[in-house]
Amino acid sequence: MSKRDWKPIREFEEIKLERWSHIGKITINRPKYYNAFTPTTTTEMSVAMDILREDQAIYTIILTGEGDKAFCSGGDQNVKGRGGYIGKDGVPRLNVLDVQRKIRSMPKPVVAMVNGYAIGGGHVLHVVCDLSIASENAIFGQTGPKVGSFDAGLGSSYLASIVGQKKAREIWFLNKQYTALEALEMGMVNKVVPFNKLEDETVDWCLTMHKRSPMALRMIKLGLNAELDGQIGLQEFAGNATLMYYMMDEAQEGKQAFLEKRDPDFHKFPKFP
Ligand code: 2NE
Repeated sequence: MSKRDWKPIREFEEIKLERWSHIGKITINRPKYYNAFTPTTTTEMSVAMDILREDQAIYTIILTGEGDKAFCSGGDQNVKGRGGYIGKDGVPRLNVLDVQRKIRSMPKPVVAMVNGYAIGGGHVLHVVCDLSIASENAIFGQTGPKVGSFDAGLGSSYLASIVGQKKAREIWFLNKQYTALEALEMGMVNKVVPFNKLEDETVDWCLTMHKRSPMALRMIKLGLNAELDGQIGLQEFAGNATLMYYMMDEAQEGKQAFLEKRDPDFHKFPKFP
């Protein structure tokens, strides 16, 4: 039971999207299935991420699961078919990858509030979040090779950058389950707290980040991503450098000169060493 008066932003079928004090919260709302996701869940999560990205009054984002059993248990095995997870339109999809990308390129911090099992594709979701706060009952692991699946993308490579190559191979090859404390030892989560303190702690971390410079946090996130994301990481980082350049008089001068049909005078601006 939350102590905070989270206000709904929009109604969805399989997720909740709420806000409180400049925090946007996405809750996977399928507790009967341990918050396993269907194509509907992941489509809704993508829409929610877009809403929170665009909303200037949202400074940080929490991703969690409903209840005290599971953060997310990965793809819903009831709808797994040939070619992917089958949506209501009968089309197979793996659109959780879109959600992973939206978390990674979100220019605001995304915090996983891990309230129970983070398993399979659900484990990958917490891995791609910027920070993970876990309750003591949280359990972590990958099951892909046991259930006929794998995530050889961020779910493996980014995981390896966090826990190291040997541990990542152990997690994926053996499909063991790990306690919250083991996850903490591996550097896979930032903090472990009792279940009844989970939201307080996560909100606390968010409110601390709200006191920091949003542009500084944004550039640090993108820089940390760029190191691992090759040309796409560079593209994202460069896009943000362009944003900052557009805020400078030097960039305004170029546009103004074009509109006034004169040569730009770029040399009136400082050239810092
Ligand atoms: C999560 C886990 C370990 C929990 O075990 P336990 O024993 O505590 O609970 P139980 O009874 O297994 O699960 C409780 C209820 O949740 C449903 C179960 O069917 C069960 O329902 P009822 O029998 O009570 O009706 N449930 C749990 N996980 C579900 C799921 N993924 N899909 C549908 N229903 C689910 C244990 O439940 C478990 O191992 N779950 C399966 C985890 C899994 O293998 N997930 C898919 C991995 S692949 C993936 O996610 C993926 C990927 O690899 C690549 C790309 C995209 C996705």
